Amino acid sequence: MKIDKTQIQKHNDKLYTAHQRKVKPLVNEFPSAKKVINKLVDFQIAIPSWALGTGGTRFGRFSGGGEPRTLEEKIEDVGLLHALNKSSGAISLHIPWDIPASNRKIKALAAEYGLTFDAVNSNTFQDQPNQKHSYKFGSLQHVNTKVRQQAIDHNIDVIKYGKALGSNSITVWLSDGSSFPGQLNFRKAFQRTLEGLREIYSALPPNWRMFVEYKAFEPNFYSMTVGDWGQSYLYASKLGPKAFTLVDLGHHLPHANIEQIVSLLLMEGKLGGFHFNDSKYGDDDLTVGSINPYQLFLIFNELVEGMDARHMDHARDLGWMIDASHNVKDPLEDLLQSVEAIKIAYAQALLVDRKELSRAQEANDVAKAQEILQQAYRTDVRPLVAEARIKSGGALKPIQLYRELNVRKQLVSERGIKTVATGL
Ligand code: PSV
Ligand code: MN
Repeated sequence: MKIDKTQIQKHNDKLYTAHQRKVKPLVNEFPSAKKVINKLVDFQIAIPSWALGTGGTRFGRFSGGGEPRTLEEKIEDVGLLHALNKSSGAISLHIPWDIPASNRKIKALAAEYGLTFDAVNSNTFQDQPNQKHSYKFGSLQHVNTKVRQQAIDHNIDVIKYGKALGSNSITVWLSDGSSFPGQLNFRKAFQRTLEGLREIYSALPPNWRMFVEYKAFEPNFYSMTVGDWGQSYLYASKLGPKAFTLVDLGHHLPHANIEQIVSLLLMEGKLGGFHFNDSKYGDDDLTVGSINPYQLFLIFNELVEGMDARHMDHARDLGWMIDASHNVKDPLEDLLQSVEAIKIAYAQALLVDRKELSRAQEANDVAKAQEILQQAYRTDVRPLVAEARIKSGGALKPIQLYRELNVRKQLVSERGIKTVATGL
């Protein structure tokens, strides 16, 4: 299914007058509003190929209908999102869940929907059918060289797929670690992992980046070999200038100050990108901004400040991606909500009066500093985000139009009610 321009135009025409009434006061109040709109137009957030189906927990999975059965259908789904919001112009593939049968054909199909390929992801956390050696006790950290070599070879293979599709980064997330004290020699596990990462790093094409993703716990519950930003930073620093830390918002221990982590990684030039989601307890993979939108704003506040300090291009210099799971919602509606939440937080961060904030900080004026941040956070920037969307050819209210067009119903009739997406 494809949504065409006339359907979007008709929807926008119907809502345009009411929208104008909301956007005008913001443009009058904030001298930077037009710049903010242009930045929002540029800002794209990649969609992971594994988030288009229904997720689940170890207790069960309650599939919705019309899930994409193939990579082609996943691309079609991201195409639908992108047609509606014009902010989801890239897809991130997990290998081997989503191996293209033909790189050339998949690349051409994605281009039809205006999509490019974001970071490719390797998988050494599951055993695949016909795999020679098991990852039960880890992959790059494994005591057996053969297992380590198998994991290295897989990552190099993933880079090859990515190269063929025009991607320029690989995200390595390792589930390596231990579940019981005494199981692992931490130093040896680190050194073996570093050695493996070095081999993968040396296979990177010249313009590529490697993102080292950390996670505090799960599936290992005593130690993780890339367990926090300190360890990821250590690997990235030892590997070299093409290696960076990737921050997945759900991968911290409760109450971690993620915005401070982000600020310092940026300062060191070692922040590579993001996996956005939200959580209340652990790696809950909930819709971005659904639990703690203020934290998301504070993260973007540090991002904007830190990227500007390094003269970085907001849209292109970091990897922006969602990594979430949808157990009780339509995945496409959920992803539209996540992208919207990210853009809202970004727009609010762009409105922070940086000069005033810096003055308040230097004067130890704590109350003023808080006022400045909350002034931006409490501004309803949704009309600016919608204005950027209209400017890019997207829908004023993506979820409303998605429902009016009965997209899910049509996907169910095309694909069936009992389809299961490849992946998790
Ligand atoms: C692990 O929890 C993770 O965040 C990594 O990014 C994986 O690639 C992804 O989720 C899917 O399991
Ligand atoms: Mn992740």
